[in-house]
Amino acid sequence: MASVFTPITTMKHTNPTGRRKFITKTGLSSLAALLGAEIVFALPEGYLPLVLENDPQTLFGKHPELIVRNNLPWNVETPAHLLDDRVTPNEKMFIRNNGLAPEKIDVAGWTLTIRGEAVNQEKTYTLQDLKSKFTKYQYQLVLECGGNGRADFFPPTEGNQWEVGAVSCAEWAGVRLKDILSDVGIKSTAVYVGYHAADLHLSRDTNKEVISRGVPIAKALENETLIAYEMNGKDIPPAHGHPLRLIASGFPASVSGKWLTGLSIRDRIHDGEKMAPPSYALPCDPVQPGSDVPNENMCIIENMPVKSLITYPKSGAIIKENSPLRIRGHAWTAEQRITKVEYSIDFGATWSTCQLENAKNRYCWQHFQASVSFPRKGYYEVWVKATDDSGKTQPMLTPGWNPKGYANNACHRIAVKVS
Ligand SMILES: Nc1nc2c(c(=O)[nH]1)N[C@H]1C(S)=C(S)[C@@H](COP(=O)(O)O)O[C@H]1N2
Ligand SMILES: [Mo]
Repeated sequence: MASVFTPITTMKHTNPTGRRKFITKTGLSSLAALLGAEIVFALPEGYLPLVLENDPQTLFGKHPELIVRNNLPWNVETPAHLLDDRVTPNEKMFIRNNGLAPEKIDVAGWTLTIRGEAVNQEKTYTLQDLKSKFTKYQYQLVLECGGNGRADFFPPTEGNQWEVGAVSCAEWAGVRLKDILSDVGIKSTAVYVGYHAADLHLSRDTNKEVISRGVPIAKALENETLIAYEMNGKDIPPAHGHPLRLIASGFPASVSGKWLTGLSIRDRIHDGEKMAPPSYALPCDPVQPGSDVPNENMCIIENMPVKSLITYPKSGAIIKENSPLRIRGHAWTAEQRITKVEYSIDFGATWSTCQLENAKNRYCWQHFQASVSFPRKGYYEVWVKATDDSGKTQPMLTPGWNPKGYANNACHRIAVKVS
């Protein structure tokens, strides 16, 4: 690939945005000199100099090309071409916080308490208990925000305007939730598992939970539902839930509670913060775009739809005539597996098959690639579409408008010029 061009800005999916300038360590100390005070991480309540707020690189060690969607709370997106790794590294993993991450983590004193109407008796585990008393399992698991793709809904919906990069697929290791549940002993009345976490509400009111969602019991009992204490072979990074996190892939990532301190085994649908519609819910029956939908007509999102992403090349590639372009990316589903990935260079008029690899495990994304030949010089869009074993596939247009802008699984596309 010789060079790149800038795809037109109306192509939201492929528009490179968020080129931000990040301040360096030197920048920090000269800022400190400017303010006449030493800048420490524990900044005064409710006040952060803007330059610091806009620096997830310093705070979380993120790649400088990640896009800050919001800084209070932190919401940071990964551009598609930075999701090219088979296993997403920490520096390229999106962040979605609803509140303030816990400031001090006491690893030695950290506990997980299991309680609720449907538990035989309350039980508390230390981190050491979890690591020593249970078998450790490791899976590579997709985490996709329910609002990924929100930026494409019209009329626009409120919330972080995620394009396509609120998704990751890291290796998670820890205890199976089902092993913990069988150790604790749950009643036959158990229908839901809710989580409780240590992050702080934006109001700094310690009586308010930031988010307390969860999963139906059948999801909780799946092999791949983990109480994780490791990510990519190391302690979970601070932004992603250190030291303990629930991981239930296939559902919106909001069910995968970070900084996990407790679980409630419920005899009803969990009623924690952001569990009830309109949060993480879709109209039960399709609605006209822009409609007001009463909460009682909304259904909680469970499985996320089938989806795929082109991670190479970056949109805007310029290639030479008569030289095929190798594209690659990943596809994922909440069903058993992706069975087919296709590409089109004629806006969906015709499709060709990509080579598709098997998944490492269920809920891991599957890699695809293809060698794409272009008939003549000019401008092209390469579109990709995945199909899963249930026969579900992706629409080319943004599907099913909904009031909160969830579950957009429209095909991803990149712009290419052949010269
Ligand atoms: N405790 C806690 N867990 C949380 C959240 C949060 O704000 N607090 N955000 C949820 C949402 S909406 C998403 S999309 C994922 C994001 O995970 P990540 O930040 O590790 O990428 O975490 C989920 N778990
Ligand atoms: Mo999310």
